[in-house]
Amino acid sequence: MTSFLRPADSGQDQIKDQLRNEFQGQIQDQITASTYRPISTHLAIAPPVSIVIPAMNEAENLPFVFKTLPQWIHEVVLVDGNSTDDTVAVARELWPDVKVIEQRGKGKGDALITGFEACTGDIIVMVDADGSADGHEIVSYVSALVSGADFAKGSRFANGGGTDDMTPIRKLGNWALCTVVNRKFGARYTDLCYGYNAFWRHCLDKIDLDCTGFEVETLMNIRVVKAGLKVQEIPSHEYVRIHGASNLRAVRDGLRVLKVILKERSNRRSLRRRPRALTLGSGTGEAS
Ligand SMILES: Nc1nc2c(ncn2[C@@H]2O[C@H](COP(=O)(O)OP(=O)(O)O)[C@@H](O)[C@H]2O)c(=O)[nH]1
Ligand SMILES: [Mg+2]
Repeated sequence: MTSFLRPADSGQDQIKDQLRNEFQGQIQDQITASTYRPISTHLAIAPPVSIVIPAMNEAENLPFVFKTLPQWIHEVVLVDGNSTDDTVAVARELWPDVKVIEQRGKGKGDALITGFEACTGDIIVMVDADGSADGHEIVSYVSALVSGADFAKGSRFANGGGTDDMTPIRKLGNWALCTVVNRKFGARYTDLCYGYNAFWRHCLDKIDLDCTGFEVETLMNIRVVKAGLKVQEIPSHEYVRIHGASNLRAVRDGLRVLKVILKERSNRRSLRRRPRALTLGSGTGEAS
């Protein structure tokens, strides 16, 4: 009976609801589109990603490097090591928005530290300029970070990784130094001296980098463990440098890496020897 008394449905409420839903849907689409960028068929991310490229006389290699960089990145910071070739001009031609920084001092470590300071993204990815790193792998690094890792550490020796660029002596040295770091700092790394890594910017506050040369990656790998950050290894393939020769000298730079390991180890010991009252009061305690 009550249905008999109900006023006839004009359909206006339904139309209003439909319009409201459509409008809300459009707004939501706009918010999502401006906040999240698709980086693969399965993943969209919100944090801006900066790429740091240390480059010293790499003009001939840069076309190969930039060709593999994804379009969704927020910025590219190229740190020029006083190149005497056309590195800077070529970078500007290939990536018009590239931020070029002239490094203050010398060495790859100095270049990276300078580059990190100039980054405005929440995620920072380090990519060599010699054509040995494939930019398509950036998705794997960024995926690990947005899934919970603090530091995504490339590894040529993890399952799925590889290298076409390392000489047997470099492989041996890297393995020996990596074993020492694992034993001394409780890490479980499969690679130590590799330049392809990514991390959340906040990690920089915890690792406070202070070095100049090729030992920079080792220092980062040790300090992230000491700081208790979540480190995830990403299998990566290192291709051969396309043009030119490596700036690394196996013995000289191997010794520099060893020196850093020993220094970090003795810093750890001196922290442990500090009077208990002091460490308790600091609120930080020993990191590792
Ligand atoms: N800005 C700058 N880049 C450097 C310096 N030394 C090396 N690089 C860059 O660091 C990356 C790795 O260097 P590379 O010579 O290929 O060493 P390897 O990969 O260890 O054999 C390359 O992109 C180099 O151009 C430097 O002193 N300054
Ligand atoms: Mg190289």
